[in-house]
Formats: sequence, structure tokens, C-alpha cells
Amino acid sequence: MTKGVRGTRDFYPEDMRVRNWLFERFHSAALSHGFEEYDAPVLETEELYTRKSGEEITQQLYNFEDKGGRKVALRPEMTPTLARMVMARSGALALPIKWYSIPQCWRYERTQRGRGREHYQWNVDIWGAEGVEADAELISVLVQFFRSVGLSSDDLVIRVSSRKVLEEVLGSLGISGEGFSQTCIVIDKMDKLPEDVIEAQLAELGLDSEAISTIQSVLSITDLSDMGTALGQSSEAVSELMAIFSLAESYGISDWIELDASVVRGLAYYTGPVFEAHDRAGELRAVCGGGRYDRLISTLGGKDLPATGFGFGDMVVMELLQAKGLVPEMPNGVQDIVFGMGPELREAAMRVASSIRTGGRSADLILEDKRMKWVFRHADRAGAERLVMVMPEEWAKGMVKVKHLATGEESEVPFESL
Ligand code: 4JH
Repeated sequence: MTKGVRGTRDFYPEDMRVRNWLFERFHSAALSHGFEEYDAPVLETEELYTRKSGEEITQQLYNFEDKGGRKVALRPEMTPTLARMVMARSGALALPIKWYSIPQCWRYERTQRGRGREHYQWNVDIWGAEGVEADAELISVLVQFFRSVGLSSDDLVIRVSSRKVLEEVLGSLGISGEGFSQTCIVIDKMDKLPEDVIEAQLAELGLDSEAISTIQSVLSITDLSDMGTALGQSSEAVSELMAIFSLAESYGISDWIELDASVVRGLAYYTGPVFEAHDRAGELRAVCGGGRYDRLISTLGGKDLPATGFGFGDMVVMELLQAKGLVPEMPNGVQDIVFGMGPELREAAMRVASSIRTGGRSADLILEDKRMKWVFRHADRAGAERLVMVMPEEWAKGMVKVKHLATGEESEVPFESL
């Protein structure tokens, strides 16, 4: 009975400290840009995710029937939930809205074992702003986060493109609508699956080998002027991307972003700019990804609103931070340890601890008889600032002994003054 559900993680206090450290930086980066936090249940109706584009995320749905026979799913991503929430208040929201959340998201993989089935995914979204200014603002949030954990543009790159690049290319080949999103899903898998598998899947969507090589040559573009040559100067994709790179200049984040037409993202609903962050060494999976999804609401039966956002999982970034030695030591963090010398002083120690806590400091009271050696080791492990010792002679005068653990300096002080 000590095993949890397959693919899930327990967070012991030392893990929780690291998680909170990470999440605090997610919160700060979003709040510093004026985003507001929201949340929703992890359980959703299954129909929120019934899209038919062959996306991995919907193929791996963690779904089941509840006791009332309702088809439900643990959310695999937050965007449909956010869309549902926006739809439910449509008309009542003062647009644009800038919202963020750190939901736990779930997947159920049948094939490979031992891979995680849950993660936390920081989601940052803007609804109701149609210009690339919103997309650039999101990239600024990302960069702010990376800087706040000590990562630089030497460590990471944010690769940017637009779905409109492929939309323009595929449109000229007679593929649009559902066929377009399905093609994007296949192209997203290009560097993960063998070439013949990809070609077979693209052929099924109506692309011949000539079309495939046209796509491949466009996807290899990493230079804006080459893209202008390939797509023509009137290309919306090109002007959109030029605008993003120019805004990044104003934000002072140009060193973080690069054009990479091979970025298309594996979700069906993206319509415009898309981006993902990768470690420069190229050793890890994408750290995060996002993009514009202006037509998601109509697929859920509502009236469309412009929207853009990104999702950022907790696992890959922690691998990167650990590899770079950027995760700080994090002790418990309690400020004071209070110890009554002997059972007769237990109640006195409680009085002292209460007085400290009322005064606004945190205090860990030693609850049982322990040797002095144990108390010192405990205080050291906890990373406490002071050890407050309640001792018979001193207590008789209303005094306690305080040891400052950083300096080793000791003094006797009236207990109310702590
Ligand atoms: C995904 C979705 C839900 C849970 C996990 C991973 Br773990 C795909 N990014």
C-alpha cells in the first residue's frame, strides 16, 4: 500500500520547497505583467477534448465514466477549460483579459511505461487582443521568468514562427480548414517519427512527394528575408513575424528569440504566431510552447475571440535548472527554534513560542525531551536564525537564552522582547 498511482509523483517537504520556489517565480513573472490568477476543477466533461485531428494530447486522454455514467476526463491541458470559462462569461468580461494559472494536467499513455502521467503546467493567456503585441507580451513574461531563475539567452532560445507560414504554403496546394490543422499535427512529429511514416501520413492527407518537399524547404527557413522571398512580400505570415521581432527589440529581449519555420506546435487549434523554448544545447524536449488560437471558441460552439497563450510544464525546466546548478539549497525556513530544558520548562517554552508567534515570527517548538546535540542539529537542518533556550535559572528571572546560529553569539533577553 505504499505505492501511489502509476505515473504520479509524491511531493515530500523537501520537494515541496523546490516546487514552491519554482511556482513563486511563475506567479511573480505573470503578476509583474499584470496577469490575474484563475483556477478550475481538474475534472472536466470528456466532450471538451473530443477533437479529431490526431493530436497526441487527445489520444492520451485520462478519461473514465463516473458513478452517474457521465463521461469525464482529467484535464490534459488548461486551454479548453479557459475557453469554457471565457464563453460562460462572454459579454461580461472587460477585454482584453490577461489570466494565468498553474494547473495539474494529466495524460494516460497506453504504450510506454514509466513516463509521468501528471505534471503542473503554468498557463499564461491573453484573450480579446488580436495584434501581435499580445504575443510579444507573452514572450516577455517568459523571458522575465527565465531571468528570475538565473537562466540566460546563452542557456535558452525561444523559437518563433507562425501557423500562417504553413497556411499560406498549404493553401497554395489546396489544403485548408481541418486538413490544415491535421497537416500541422503530422509536421510537428517530423523530428520524432521516421521519414516514411511521416510521408505516409501526409500522403493520407492529400500531399504528394512534391508538396512534401515544398513544405520541407519552407520549414528549413530561419531567416526573415529568406521567408519574404519564399512567401512573397505581401505575405501576412512575414509581416506578422517582422512585427514580433521588432517588438522584441523594444522589450530588450531580441537575444532570446529566433525565427524557426519548423515550429508549428502539436495542437490543432493554433492559427497565428507559435513559439517554443528550447535549451541551446538541444538535449531536452521543449521547455514550453504556445501560440495564437483565434478560432478555438467556434470549435466549442461559441463565437470566436482572439486569444494567445503558452503552457509551461514543471518537469523539463527543473531538469535544466538542476543540470545548471541553479536550484538553491532550501531549508525549512523556520525563524526560531524554541527548546525548554527539561519537562518542567515545557509549558514555559510554549509561552515563549506563543509570544514569538504573536510577534510575527515563525517558531518551531521542540515537543519532547531531546539532548542539546539533537536540538543543535535540528536547528541547523531547519536553517533557523535563532535557537531560543528556556533554562531554569534564566526563566526564574523571566529571561531566556538566545543563540544566533549564523554568528554563534549568545545573549540573555527578557522573553517578551523576542
Ligand atoms: C502532457 C499533458 C498532460 C500531462 C503530462 C504531459 Br505529464 C503533455 N505535455
